[in-house]
Amino acid sequence: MPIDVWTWPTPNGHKVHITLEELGLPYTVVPVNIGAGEQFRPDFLALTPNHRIPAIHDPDGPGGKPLALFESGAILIYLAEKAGRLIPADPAARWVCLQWLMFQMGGVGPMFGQYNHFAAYAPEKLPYAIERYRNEVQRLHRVLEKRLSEVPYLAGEEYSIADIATFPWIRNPDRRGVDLADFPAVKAWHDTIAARPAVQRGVEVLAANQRRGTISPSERENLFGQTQFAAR
Ligand SMILES: N[C@@H](CCC(=O)N[C@@H](CS)C(=O)NCC(=O)O)C(=O)O
Repeated sequence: MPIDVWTWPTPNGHKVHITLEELGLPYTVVPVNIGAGEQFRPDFLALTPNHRIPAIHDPDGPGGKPLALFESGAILIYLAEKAGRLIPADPAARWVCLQWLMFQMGGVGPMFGQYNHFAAYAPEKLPYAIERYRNEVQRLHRVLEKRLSEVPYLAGEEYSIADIATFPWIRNPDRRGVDLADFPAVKAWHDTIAARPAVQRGVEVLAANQRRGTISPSERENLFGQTQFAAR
């Protein structure tokens, strides 16, 4: 039975699409239009109290029982372990893979996201906030540059969920005020991953729905206004 993937075409959604494509696991896309407020629908909240995509429902989870999961990092580990691929089997390499996955989850995702918020969406342009997150984005690129000038992939020799989690945040560098020419090892890694057919299929999932242009008042309300912060 296919895995239901509740998702939208954002970096956190693309991680899951790419992983499923790489693993060849059957899945059904359930679009959750976060600009239209669909993340607050009761059927989605039943899967995740955090009202953020992505979330999955696997009818054939551990022990043959259904499993619902949110948080993209947990989903990637679950899928990789289910298929027995994209996470190193060697115990030491496995920990290194999880380390870089956590680096993405705790560093790259939140910091790049805050940069986007203050540079592109905040109604006032706050120089301190923009500068603070621009510095973090640059610093995190330097950490990745150091790692990827030593090994081909974040976990070491093997392509893994650590690369898949990070890649969607590195594509579209202009959105983060980054010139990849300043980070040649990151650029080479990016180009290798971008050339993978499964990655190309993954980033195409719901691509026609990608938000472009300025944010509308109702999108702003759903994502950053009272609707977002209402008690549920
Ligand atoms: N830590 C979460 C973050 C998920 C997240 O921030 N998702 C965003 C899209 S990339 C979202 O659903 N936003 C909807 C909202 O802010 O209401 C994960 O990795 O799954």
